[in-house]
Amino acid sequence: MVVKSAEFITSIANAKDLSNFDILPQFAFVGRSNVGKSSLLNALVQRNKLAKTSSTPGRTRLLNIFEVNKKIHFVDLPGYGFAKASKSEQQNWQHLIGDYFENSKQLKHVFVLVDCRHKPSEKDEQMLKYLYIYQIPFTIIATKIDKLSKNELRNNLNMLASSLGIGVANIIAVSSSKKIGMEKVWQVIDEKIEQV
Ligand SMILES: Nc1nc2c(ncn2[C@@H]2O[C@H](COP(=O)(O)OP(=O)(O)OP(=O)(O)O)[C@@H](O)[C@H]2O)c(=O)[nH]1
Ligand SMILES: [Mg+2]
Repeated sequence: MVVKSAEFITSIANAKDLSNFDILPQFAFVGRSNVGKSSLLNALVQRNKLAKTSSTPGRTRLLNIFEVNKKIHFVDLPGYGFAKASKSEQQNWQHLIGDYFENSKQLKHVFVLVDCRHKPSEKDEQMLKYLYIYQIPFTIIATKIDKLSKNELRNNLNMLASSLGIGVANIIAVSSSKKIGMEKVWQVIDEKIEQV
């Protein structure tokens, strides 16, 4: 898809408001806080400041919806595993995400982001279990690959694949800052839209 327009639509804090925006095919980005969800979204639409990014984990606290080409919605989900989050914040997070996965009729695909430098966390594994249970199709994206050498990256991708129990060919490796791997993510999105 050639991006012609990309705009912020709304931020959602309450799951009950989600149904108002359940109108276009949706692609959601999940992963632990600071993994690079908002940066990836910006890189995909080639707009540096569309989704707010920050080196402070926990920047995205709400579910943010962006519209691309008036055709699809990107959903930037708040990150999990944010160390400083209070119990009630964590509960709000679970509630919002849970309601979203259970009720969204337009959610076509979830991109699960993991940092290419780290082993997937327990929370990542929980997220995958969740997606299996709700039968939501997903793709794993390894982020920040500019931080590793080629050899390190190859090793780490193999490590990620085996700990997640998937084939290494099923992981898309990206760098949002160097704009690597964007066309592979778009390919997944384009294929999904064709099926709509
Ligand atoms: N080197 C490098 N840094 C990146 C890349 N992607 C993101 N970052 C940095 O990682 C930090 C977090 O990025 P965000 O996109 O805000 O992460 P997020 O997953 O949206 O974080 P939350 O909103 O807190 O859940 C920022 O300082 C980014 O500049 C990348 O591809 N390469
Ligand atoms: Mg974010």
